[in-house]
Amino acid sequence: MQERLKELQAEALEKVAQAADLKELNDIRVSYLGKKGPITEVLKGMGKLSAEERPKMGALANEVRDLISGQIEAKQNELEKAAVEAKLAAETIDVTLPGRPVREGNHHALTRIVEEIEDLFIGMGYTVAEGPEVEKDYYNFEALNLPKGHPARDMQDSFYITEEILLRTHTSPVQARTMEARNGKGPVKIICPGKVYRRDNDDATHSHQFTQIEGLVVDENIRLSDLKGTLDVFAKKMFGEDREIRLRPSFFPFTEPSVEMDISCKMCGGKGCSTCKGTGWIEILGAGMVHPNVLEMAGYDSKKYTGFAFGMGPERIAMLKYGVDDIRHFYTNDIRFLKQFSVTE
Ligand code: FA5
Repeated sequence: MQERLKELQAEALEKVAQAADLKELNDIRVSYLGKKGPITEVLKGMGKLSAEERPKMGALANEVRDLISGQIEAKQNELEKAAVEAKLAAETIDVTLPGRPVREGNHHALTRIVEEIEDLFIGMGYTVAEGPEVEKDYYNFEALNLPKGHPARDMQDSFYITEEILLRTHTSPVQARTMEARNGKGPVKIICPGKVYRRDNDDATHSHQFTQIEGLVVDENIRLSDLKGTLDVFAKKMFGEDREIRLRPSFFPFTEPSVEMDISCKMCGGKGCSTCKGTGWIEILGAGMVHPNVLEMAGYDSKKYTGFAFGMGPERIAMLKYGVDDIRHFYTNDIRFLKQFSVTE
C-alpha cells in the first residue's frame, strides 16, 4: 500500500509539473484528490491492515494528499501569474507608434470671401444686416420701384411660391426692409450678405442659387462720386492694384443713374477666354444712386436724403481672386477643390 501511494504521488507530481493551463490542472486535482480518485481507492483497503500499521498508513496518505494539493496550489499560482503577465504584454501600449491624424475641416471658399468682404466694409464703418430668403413680392420688387407687370421684372427670372411669396432674386429687398425699419429717419450704412435664387441656366458664370452682398448708404449729400470712391477702394483691396476695373452705364429700376462694374479676367489676362465669354471682363456688381421713389416708399424724404447702393456676386469675386474657371466648382462639393482653401487664419 505504501508503495502504491508513493507511485501515485510520483505520477501526480509529474503531471502537475507538466500541466500547461488551469483547466488541465483542475482535471488533475479532480482525478487524484477527488472522492473517486486512486488515493481514496487505496485507502479503502486500510481495513485489512493491522491496528499498528493503520495510523501509519493514514498519516502517509495524508502526507501524499497534502503534498499533491500543495504542488497543485503552487502550480496554480504560477499559471495565474503567467496568464496575467501574458495579458499585460499583449496590452502594452507602444508609445513610439505615430498618432492617428485629426482631419481638420476648413471654411468654404465662399464663406471666406464673404467674411473678407464683410471685414473690408466693417472697416469702412458699415454694419451687417440680414433679411429672409423666402421673401414677399412687395420687398423683392414693388418697394424697389418694380410694380407688378413692370417689364424689368423679367431681368430676374423668379421662383414663385405663391403669387405674393418668392425666393428672393437678389439681396436688394434688405435695402427696402432696413430703410422702412428706420422710419425715414437718420443715416443708413449697411451691407447684407445672403443666398439668392434665380431661374438662370447654370453655366461657367451662372448658378440658379448664388450669393450676393448688398451695400446701402443713405444720408444727406451722398453723391455718385462717393459710390465710385467706395467701389474703387473695394476693388483695389480685393484684387490688388494691378487689376483693371471699369464702370459701365447700366439700368436698374431701383437706382438712377445705374452702373455695372467689371474686373479684367484673371484667367486670360483680359485677352478673352471661355470664362469671360471672350470679352476679357467679368461683371461682378451692379450699383447706382438710390432711386427717389425707393427712398420715398420707405419713408425717406428724397429732397433731403440721397443714397447709393450696390449688389455684388461673391462667387464671381472668388473666381477672379482664386482663378477658378467654373462657378459650379463651388457647389459640387469635390473635396479636392474645397481643400485648396484650407489656409489657417
Ligand atoms: C442685381 O441683382 C441688383 N440687385 C444689384 C444692385 C443692387 C444694383 C443695388 C443696383 C443697386 P444683377 O442681376 O446684375 O443685379 O446681379 C448682381 C451681381 O450678382 C452680378 O454682377 C453678378 O456678380 C451676380 N450674379 C447675377 N446673376 C448670377 C448668377 N446666375 N450666378 C452667379 N452670380 C450672379
